[in-house]
Amino acid sequence: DLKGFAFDLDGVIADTARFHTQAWHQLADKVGTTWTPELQESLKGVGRMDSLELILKAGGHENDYTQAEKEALAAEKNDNYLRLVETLTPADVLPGMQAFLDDIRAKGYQMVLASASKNAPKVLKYLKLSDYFDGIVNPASVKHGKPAPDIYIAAAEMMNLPVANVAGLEDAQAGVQAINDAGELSIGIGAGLDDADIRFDATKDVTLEAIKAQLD
Ligand code: B16
Ligand code: MG
Repeated sequence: DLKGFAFDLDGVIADTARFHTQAWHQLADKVGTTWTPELQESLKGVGRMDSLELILKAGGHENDYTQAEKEALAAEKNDNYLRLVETLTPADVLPGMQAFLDDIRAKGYQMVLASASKNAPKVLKYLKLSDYFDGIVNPASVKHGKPAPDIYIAAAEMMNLPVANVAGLEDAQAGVQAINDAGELSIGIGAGLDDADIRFDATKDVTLEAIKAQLD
C-alpha cells in the first residue's frame, strides 16, 4: 500500500536540469572535456563533486587538478548555476507537478524531497513550494550519493514508513537505481528509464490515478 512519496527535484519538480547542464557544459569547455549527450545524461542526479569527477575523467583530466582546485571548479559551476536558479518562478514547476503535489497532499500521503542537490531549499523557495513537503533529506547527511540507495532509505525513515510503502519519482537512471536498491516503488519520468517499475513519458502524465492503474 502506498503511503508516501519521495521526490527527486531537478527534472521531476523543477525545470532546473537545463541549468545544471548549461553550467556543467561551461565547466567542461573550461577544462577541455568534449561535451556529449552521453556525458550530459550520465551527470543527471549525480552530486556536485561526483559530477565534476565524471567530467574530468571524460577528458582524461582527472589527475590535472589538486583537491583545492577541484573544489574551486565546483564552486565556480555552482555560482553559475545559482545565477540561473535566481530566475526561477512558480511557472518553472514542471507541467502537472503542482496538481499532483496538491492532490497527494489533499489525500493525506506523506511527501519528502530526496534530491542530491544542496541547492534544493533555494530552488523550492523560488518555486514557492517550500511549505509543501514534510521534510527535505539533507544530501550531505547520507554516506553515498545516487545511484546508491542511501538518500531514498533516509526519505522513508523521515516519513516513518517501511520502504515497501514508499514510491520514489525520478528522471535519471542513477535515481531509478537508487530507488530500486532501496526497495521502494520506482516511478521513472522520461525516456530510457527501462529499470523503473512504472514509467511516464513526461511529468504532465503523472497522476495518482495513472500510478494506481499501472500498479494493477
Ligand atoms: P547541487 P536531483 C541533482 O539533483 C541534479 O540532477 C544533478 O544534476 C546535480 O549535480 C546534483 O543534484 C547536485 O546538485 O550542485 O545543486 O548540489 O536530480 O537529485 O534533484
Ligand atoms: Mg533529477
